[in-house]
Amino acid sequence: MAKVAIVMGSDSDLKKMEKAAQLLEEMDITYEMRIISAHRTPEVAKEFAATARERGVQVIIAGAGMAAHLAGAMAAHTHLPIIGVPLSGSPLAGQDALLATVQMPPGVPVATMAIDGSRNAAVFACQILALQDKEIERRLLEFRQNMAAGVQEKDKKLKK
Ligand code: RP5
Repeated sequence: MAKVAIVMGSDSDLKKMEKAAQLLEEMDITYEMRIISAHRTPEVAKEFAATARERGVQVIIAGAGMAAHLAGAMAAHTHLPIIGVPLSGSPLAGQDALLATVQMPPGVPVATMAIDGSRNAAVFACQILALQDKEIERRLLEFRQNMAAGVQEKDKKLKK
């Protein structure tokens, strides 16, 4: 059963959104990945979000570019936490997707990451899951320790 759902508006988003999947694999967290468009397949988007909770999904990561309404459409149809990833690639370099994703009306939030920040979306999903799952919390703390060790290692090399 997938704990996290990763959805994206198009197959052209895949390369950017794969970073979220990679992080979840590193953390050994089950996920499902779908291409669903808020504009091109709105009924699928609605059904997917509305049934996610009963399928066992706990967090949805939604990435889209241009007039990026996918994360907002997910949020409209479920009370699960939605993490939005605005994607670059448009003539406006993702600024359009950033504003479309982040500017949600009061009461229907989308936790919006940086442009192309899909890896952070997965880290944030882990942080949510870790609140209720000791093993995920352990892996998350280990992940952070490794990250800190990596920086210290670079610092050491620089000092030499
Ligand atoms: C958005 O439009 C997608 O998320 C994608 O970033 C962008 C372009 O989609 P394609 O025309 O490449 O399918 O809905």
